[in-house]
Amino acid sequence: HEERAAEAPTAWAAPTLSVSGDAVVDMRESIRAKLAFTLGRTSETARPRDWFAATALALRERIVAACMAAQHGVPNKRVYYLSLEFLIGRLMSDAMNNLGLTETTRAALKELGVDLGAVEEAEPDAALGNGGLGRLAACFMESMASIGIPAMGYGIRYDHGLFRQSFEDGWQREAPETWLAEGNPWEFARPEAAYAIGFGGTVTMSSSAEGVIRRHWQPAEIVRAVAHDVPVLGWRGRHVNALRLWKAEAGEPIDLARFNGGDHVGAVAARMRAEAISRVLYPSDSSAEGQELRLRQEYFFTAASLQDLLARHVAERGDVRSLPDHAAIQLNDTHPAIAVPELMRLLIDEHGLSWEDAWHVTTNTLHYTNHTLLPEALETWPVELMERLLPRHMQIIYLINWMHLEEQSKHGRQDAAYLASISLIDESNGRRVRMGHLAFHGARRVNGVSALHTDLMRSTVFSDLHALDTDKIVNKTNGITFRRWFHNANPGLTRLAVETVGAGVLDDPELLRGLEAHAEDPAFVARYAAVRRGRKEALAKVVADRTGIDIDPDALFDVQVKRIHEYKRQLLNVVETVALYQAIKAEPHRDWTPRVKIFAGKAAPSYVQAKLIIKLACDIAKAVNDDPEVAGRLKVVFLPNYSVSLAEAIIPAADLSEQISTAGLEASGTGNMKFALNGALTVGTLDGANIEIRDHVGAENIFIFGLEADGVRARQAEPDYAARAIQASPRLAAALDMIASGRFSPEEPGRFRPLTDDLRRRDQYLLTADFDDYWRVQRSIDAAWRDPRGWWAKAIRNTARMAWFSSDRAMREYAEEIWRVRLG
Ligand code: GL9
Repeated sequence: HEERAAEAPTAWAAPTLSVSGDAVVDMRESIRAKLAFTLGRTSETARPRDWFAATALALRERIVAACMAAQHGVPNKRVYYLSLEFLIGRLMSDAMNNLGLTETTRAALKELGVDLGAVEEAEPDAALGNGGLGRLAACFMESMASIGIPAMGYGIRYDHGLFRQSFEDGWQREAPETWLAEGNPWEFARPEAAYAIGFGGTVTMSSSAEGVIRRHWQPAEIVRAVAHDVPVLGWRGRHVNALRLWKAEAGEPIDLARFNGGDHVGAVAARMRAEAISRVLYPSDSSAEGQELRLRQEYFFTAASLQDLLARHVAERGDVRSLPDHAAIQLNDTHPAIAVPELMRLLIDEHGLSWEDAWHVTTNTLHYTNHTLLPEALETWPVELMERLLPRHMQIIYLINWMHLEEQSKHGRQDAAYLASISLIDESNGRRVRMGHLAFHGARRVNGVSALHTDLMRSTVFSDLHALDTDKIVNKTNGITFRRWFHNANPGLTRLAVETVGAGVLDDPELLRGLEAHAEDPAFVARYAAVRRGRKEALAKVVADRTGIDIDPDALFDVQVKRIHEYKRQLLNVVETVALYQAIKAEPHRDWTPRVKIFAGKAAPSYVQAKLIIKLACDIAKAVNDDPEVAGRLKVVFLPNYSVSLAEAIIPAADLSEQISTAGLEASGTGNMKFALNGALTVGTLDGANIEIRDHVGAENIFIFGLEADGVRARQAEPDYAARAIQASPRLAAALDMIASGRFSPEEPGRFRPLTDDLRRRDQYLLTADFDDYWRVQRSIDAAWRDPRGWWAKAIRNTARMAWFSSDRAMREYAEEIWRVRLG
């Protein structure tokens, strides 16, 4: 590994890159061969997409070689990360950089007359996730491979990832995403790794001669789960793990009897029903879906993953009883919570363990991460649906629950309200299985994703369960992989860091600290600012290409990019934009700080209010951008089709990062970390990981405003709080009046009344309560921007102090405190 390690940093270590000629020739010939013999293309007819596939195949070969070189036999313990979402984005620059082959590949392609940048742009994003939760899983996979945790990710190979978003007259339109249309050069299909997954049917009982009672589930329907592996390569190619994604196939491809009987469509109905499971990612953001297909997806991938890992364990160790010693399973949110009864079922019904032994194995192997406390996001499934789809699992859940409640009764805790609060079945609204409670009870450790969120888990949703075992809930603040969000997304800043503090920073982000000494050094500041300037010019080009709007790279780029959700309060930013617009028009000759407000993000297709907020932002953008009176001071942009690759272009170009959720509602946030690392200053509430970001970068280098979580709860209890706040703030009242008057929607004056009426009547997310303080802090940001030396010193201190937010740190904490697994 030493040789590879020495080669790897070339991408950043030196401004003049020394690339070995042999390696370039090898790579060039390898790409040429893939193009000709695997893809059947000539270089004359090859499109960028073909060059991408050829280059990816050439790189994949080297990943496999690294993998084989890194084989150290059977690891003592593996981590299994079960997640319904992996928002991995593009893989090519990740692969090239982690192999240290970026410059080699660039040179090889150049000899073939092809530009690497164009090839990179031809790679479709693997958008197998909605937002932060899925992106976190992708960062964790990369970090585990980088720090040497033997791990496997398990998920679904969706044919269609998150929908493509476009705007039609400012309204969001959704179109299917088709990342697999031309195949996926990164994956290995493993038709031999396939499992039968049952649904429905009945459960029968038998008893042996010794009187042992056994249950037998006879499913009515069998679906096959077929493995497809994507290699996950760590930094410097030291370790390679796999992401195993399951594709759903029919047990029988066709019902020949029906076909021969003339029912040609009916003959493939079962196949369609089976394949629907891995057809499309649900586009729900922080809200439970509640549909049968969703439950089928959850059970499908969980059951396949558990069968797969048990088979591996038995092959390697012989006995399922030692599973906790050799496997740690992490449930990413409650989506795989059915793992609790499924593992019990496999251990008892298939492997013959006693209930007690099976419960011991289960509760020492499973761990659960909670990602949100929003009530609408906590999954519950109707008992009736579960009994129909998973009858054996429902029996097991009843028995787990009975023992759980009995245990408390024995200790004298018999009051009905208490037992109802800890029960796995919610009886308040029909009978429903609480998946959060199920995951909690079946797990050895349960974690939140920021300090505040973990505290709120203990004091609110899980307080009674927490009291039963106060060691169970632990905090694991989220992190991001610096390879993607710093090295690859911002090579200029990375090169500057390497030249300033040494190449060691590529391996140890704590060395970024060394930048602090340069925060006020004019030569360094000039270089840091030049990198930002370059990225702002590049983003301005993207904005012009995609929206036709010209933005000035000299202006403050004020960015809010994330899923559109009321609790994230894009509307607060939009209303402040209107207030600023009014203020500029009232005093056009004042020395306003030029700003570009940049938004991007998708709304769940059924989320009416969120889509109306997008439309409002777009309508305001049109009015503001067309108004000569504010030209040069204010522009508003809504970039369509936000994605991982668009984030990689936006984040390094941001001056200001908007993290303005209602305190207590954003579990962590991870975009906040990406911006701060790249030197954007944060304007934010004391919510989620913003609190820890403030603690690290220093209160003088972040702009904090608004109510804190306990203040939010207190305010929500006050009668008419919204109406009173609006009455007390003429500026807010005027902005809301302008929106409500139809000024931005003259063709339909009442269009935005649902938004303004809701703010006046209810305002669940306390936009009105925080508005004045938000306005105040934004004007202090204007003033800070007019002092460039002060601004850049703050920005540099942000970059210098963000090392702790590396997902390598997060993964080391999980490894030590949750999984008890050694790093390879
Ligand atoms: C989320 C939280 O809302 C975020 O605050 C958190 O950073 C991430 C990762 O822990 O998880 N939970 C959740 O359901 N989503 C999150 O982003 N939603 C999506 O992923 C769309």
